[in-house]
Amino acid sequence: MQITSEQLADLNRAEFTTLEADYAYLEDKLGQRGVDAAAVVKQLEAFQVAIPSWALGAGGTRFGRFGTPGEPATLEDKMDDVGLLHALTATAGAISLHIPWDIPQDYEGIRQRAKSLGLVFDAVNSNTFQDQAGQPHSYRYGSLCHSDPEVRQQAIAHNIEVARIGEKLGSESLTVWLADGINFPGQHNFQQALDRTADSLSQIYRALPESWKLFIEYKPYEPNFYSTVIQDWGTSFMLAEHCGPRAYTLVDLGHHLPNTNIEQIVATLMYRGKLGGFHFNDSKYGDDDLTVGSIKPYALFLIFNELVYGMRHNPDNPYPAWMIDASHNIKDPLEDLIQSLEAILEAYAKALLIDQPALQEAQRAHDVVRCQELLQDAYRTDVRPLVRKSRQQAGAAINPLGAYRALEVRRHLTGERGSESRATGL
Ligand SMILES: [Mn+2]
Repeated sequence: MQITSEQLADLNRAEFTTLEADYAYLEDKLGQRGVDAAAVVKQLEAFQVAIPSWALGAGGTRFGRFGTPGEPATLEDKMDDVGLLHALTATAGAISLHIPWDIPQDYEGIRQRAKSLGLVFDAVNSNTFQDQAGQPHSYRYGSLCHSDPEVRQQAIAHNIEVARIGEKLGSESLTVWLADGINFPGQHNFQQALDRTADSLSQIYRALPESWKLFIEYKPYEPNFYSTVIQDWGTSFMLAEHCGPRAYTLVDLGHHLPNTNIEQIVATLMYRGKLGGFHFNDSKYGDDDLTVGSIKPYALFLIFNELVYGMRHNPDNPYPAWMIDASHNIKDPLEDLIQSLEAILEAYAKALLIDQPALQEAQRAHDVVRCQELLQDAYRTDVRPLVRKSRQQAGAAINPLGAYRALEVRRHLTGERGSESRATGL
């Protein structure tokens, strides 16, 4: 299924009058506060978030998986789904591939397809958290940290192979998330496991193409419950420093213990120019991978405040690679992703509305109440007209979720692919 610009224009006609009235009101209100609404809309239009190839089917838990009819079973179908999202939102202009789940068979065909859908290939992701069929060595006791050099070599070679695949598609970064860790005290030696991991990552880093970045993701627990080798941002940062200037830390919102101050981690990493990538999701307890903004939207706003500050003040920090890393257990994955994209743009828009000079002044004056008011003033603003305006200007749907339902996208996909079609992934 493809969504045409005529279909979107038709649907937008019904939304246009309301949008114009809402936008004019907000533009006027923001103007009184010295904010240029059109400039904010332009920044929203430019913001692109990668969709991972594993997020287009229903995820599952260790207790079961409830599929969604018409899931994309092939890489081509997954790309088409991201293309649909991009047509509806104009915010999903990139896809992030997971190897070996999505190894292209026909590179030229895949590149052409991406081009026709307006997509680029973002970071490629390796997988040493599962054993693959025919693989000589098992990752049961770890991969890059493993005590057996042959297992480490196999995992290193896999990561280098993933980069070679990404290179053929135009990707420019490799994300490494390691499940390596232990379930019980004493199961391995912390220092030796870390030392082996540092060495393995360095070997991968040195084998990457000249212009490539290496993103090192961290996570406190799961699948191992006593200890993860790269458990926190500090460990990731240390390993990135060890690798070299093109190695960076990747922050995944769900990879923190409850109540961690993630916005401060973002600020600290950007201060040192080391925030390379960012994975959006939301959670209540652990790595729940829920819809962005569904649980803690204020925290997301505070994080965006630091991201905006860092993008303005830390020229040494590369522009972060944005990706949604969520799992959809009961919602239609595409509807869930539309909701996530909406939440991301809303949080970004609100962060752009913060009166930064006034905030700095209130901070200097130690006016604590005023500091809070300035943040919450921005947060309480209904920015949806700005987000809608950016979509309308970009030729997307003013109301993407409404359009998705009006066009009966899932019914069409189910008709094309069948109700039993299943995506690869967890
Ligand atoms: Mn992640």
